[in-house]
Amino acid sequence: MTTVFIATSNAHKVEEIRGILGGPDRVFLSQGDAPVRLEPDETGATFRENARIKALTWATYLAMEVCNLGARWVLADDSGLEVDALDGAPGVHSARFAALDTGRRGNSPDAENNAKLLRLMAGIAPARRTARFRCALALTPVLAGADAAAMAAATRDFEGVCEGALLEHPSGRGGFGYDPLFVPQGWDRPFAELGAEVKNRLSHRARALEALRDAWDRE
Ligand code: ITT
Repeated sequence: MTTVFIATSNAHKVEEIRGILGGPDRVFLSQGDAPVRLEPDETGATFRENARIKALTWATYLAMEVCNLGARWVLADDSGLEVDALDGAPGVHSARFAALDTGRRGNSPDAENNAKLLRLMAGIAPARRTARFRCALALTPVLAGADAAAMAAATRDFEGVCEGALLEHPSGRGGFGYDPLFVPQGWDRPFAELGAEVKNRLSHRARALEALRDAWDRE
């Protein structure tokens, strides 16, 4: 039995990761199982850097004997949307896209992020509404008593991309974030309408987790 601590404050990510990676020999813990709230500063310029910041913050905490919850691995996800017509924005700022204008701290509500995106995309023709979701995963072993440098050296990175295009109006109630606007390539409806089963086969997160699972299977 392997225990994996999912280092995210986003309950939707936890649900998707459990759904995709779950199996009889894996137990998942997440922030609600820990007695503290850690809020890593996502100061990285890339998804990969931010995923590593989150994974290492939690792995360093769990590596202390009194804090360990039986977790062997920490898994962190940093992800977001890259829109071609906006030169790759919102990118690493996806969760706080609306707040960039107001200076407010923390993530913005999904509806505000979506409204800002639609405003910036107003008048852009369907053929130029291409975008992609990107997911970077950092997998860090919890090494008892080790420092952050040792665990950084042992961290593995995985990435997944899902190409698609943006609608002109939100549609659907499933998923989270930009799902009501994002239509994956080869489909004619957004993730929010396609449902969890389809999303968990096609998504950026599914692809990154597939790469992780392949690496585990090869061990
Ligand atoms: P943690 O940092 O605690 O993991 P977070 O939600 O702040 O949670 P990120 O910093 O990685 O996570 O930001 C991810 C944002 O990108 C998320 O809030 C959505 O706006 C968007 N996003 C990522 N994956 C998505 C998905 O599968 N569907 C829709 N939007 C997604």
